[in-house]
Amino acid sequence: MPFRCGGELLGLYVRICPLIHIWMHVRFTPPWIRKDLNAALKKGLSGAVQELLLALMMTPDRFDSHRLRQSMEGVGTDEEALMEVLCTRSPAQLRDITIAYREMYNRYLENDLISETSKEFTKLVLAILKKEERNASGKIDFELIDQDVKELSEAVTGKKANPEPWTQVLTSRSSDHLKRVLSRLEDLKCEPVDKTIQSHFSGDLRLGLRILAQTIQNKPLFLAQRLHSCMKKNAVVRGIMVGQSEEDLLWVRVEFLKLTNLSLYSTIQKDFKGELQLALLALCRSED
Ligand SMILES: [Ca+2]
Repeated sequence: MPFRCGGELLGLYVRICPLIHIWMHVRFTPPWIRKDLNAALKKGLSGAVQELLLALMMTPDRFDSHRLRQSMEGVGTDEEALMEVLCTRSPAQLRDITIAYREMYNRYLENDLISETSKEFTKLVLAILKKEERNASGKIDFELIDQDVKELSEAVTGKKANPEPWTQVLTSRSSDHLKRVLSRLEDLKCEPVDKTIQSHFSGDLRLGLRILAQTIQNKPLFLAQRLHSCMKKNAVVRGIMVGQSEEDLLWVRVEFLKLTNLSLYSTIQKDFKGELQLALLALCRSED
């Protein structure tokens, strides 16, 4: 086993994983410690464990940039991974990610998104990247809710659905407002929004709108479903476990248990082995 020589070192890293993470993210860590740890990880470990621990060493904006780059690099595009990162971050976080992406790869995120996607899906992706929460005052704007519900509904009543109002409304309001809008739309249409989107849109745009709506309605549930269906894909599991470890992982655990009747902790114990299992369990923190 390639990481045997670093077995003890690894045990230490696994125990201090959560600590390293908090530490890196308050950005107190002197660059020389970061450099030393990175070098030790690269030398003493390999494979999935190494990738996981290197991911933990990145700041959140750099890790998200890394995931976006991975989803676009090479042949084709991983639209689901792309949407997962973009839809689960706030406007301020998306601005930081855009800057980090430029620093890390000397490339413009917006240009890469344009060249890796097409047509209406490109418009949606760019609108999410630049999303604004124009009504974040905390007050419920009933008039605007009515207007938005009407626009979304009318856009899918004609022969050919019009994606423009969907893209515009879903990327320019606060999430509380949008939750109300989508719930009202469901009452009006007597069906889940997900079904409305599936029956009126197609291709990447359909996938994109579904993920956007799902993350607005219940972000932890969307992430729990994604974990559940991608348990065998290391990159997805690592992305969610590391990317959400500071914000929503507790809520993801709650939704995961409701969804599958098995806790995320027990699922990791069942589906992973060895040091990778230990590292993921350390990130998961506890049994539910
Ligand atoms: Ca590509």
